[in-house]
Amino acid sequence: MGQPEQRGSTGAPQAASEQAARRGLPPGQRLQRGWPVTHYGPVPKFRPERWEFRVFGATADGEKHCWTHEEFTALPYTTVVGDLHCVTKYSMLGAEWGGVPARTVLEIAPPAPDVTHVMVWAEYGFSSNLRLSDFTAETTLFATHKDGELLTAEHGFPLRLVVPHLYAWKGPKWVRGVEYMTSDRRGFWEERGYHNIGDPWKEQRYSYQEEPGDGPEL
Ligand SMILES: Nc1nc2c(c(=O)[nH]1)N[C@H]1C(S)=C(S)[C@@H](COP(=O)(O)O)O[C@H]1N2
Ligand SMILES: [Mo]
Repeated sequence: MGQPEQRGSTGAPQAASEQAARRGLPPGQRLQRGWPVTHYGPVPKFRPERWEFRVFGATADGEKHCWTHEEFTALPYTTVVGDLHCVTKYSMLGAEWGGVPARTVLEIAPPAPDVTHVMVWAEYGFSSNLRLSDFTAETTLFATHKDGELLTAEHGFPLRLVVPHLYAWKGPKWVRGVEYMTSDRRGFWEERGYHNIGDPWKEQRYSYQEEPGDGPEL
């Protein structure tokens, strides 16, 4: 499938996880040992011949851009160390994620100048909205690997988004594309009572906590 099953680690994961441990947990979170599986609905079956990654909406050239699985996984591979904070109150610290930076996607399929938000789309219509600034963060990554190993189906194989500085529902598993948007719109959980921004350090868990300007009218 165009890439090895295992990837050697390129960064310094141990130092980074120590750093995460020193920074500590966001308010109201507890440390989780192991890696539980959390999602709504069934685990999709990966069909490589039908899979494509699409960038659409307000692109700079007005065109839709598509990559096959082989093409997408051939894009430059990077690792980032980042935490996973589930809004149900457990956190996993210092994981090393490997994959394609969101910034790479923005470079190869640039957004129109008036794009302010993105909707990240996954299998079965799951979606999550992000501010462009969260999407362009250095540690926002379309991950294929965790700690050097290919993701399992339950954890989002073949591709999931990780946005370590936000609650983990902002990182769809089984991602299939990105929609560039010129105004904000709520994704799956954001429409169902979860906070539009979802910063765990500000404990932005639920939509009733939103302040004016945090999100579109409910
Ligand atoms: N497609 C999809 N992605 C999803 C979800 C989901 O319901 N569907 N749940 C999110 C939530 S709430 C969490 S905490 C993380 C959990 O990732 P994990 O199962 O790999 O730990 O996946 C996120 N990505
Ligand atoms: Mo979650």
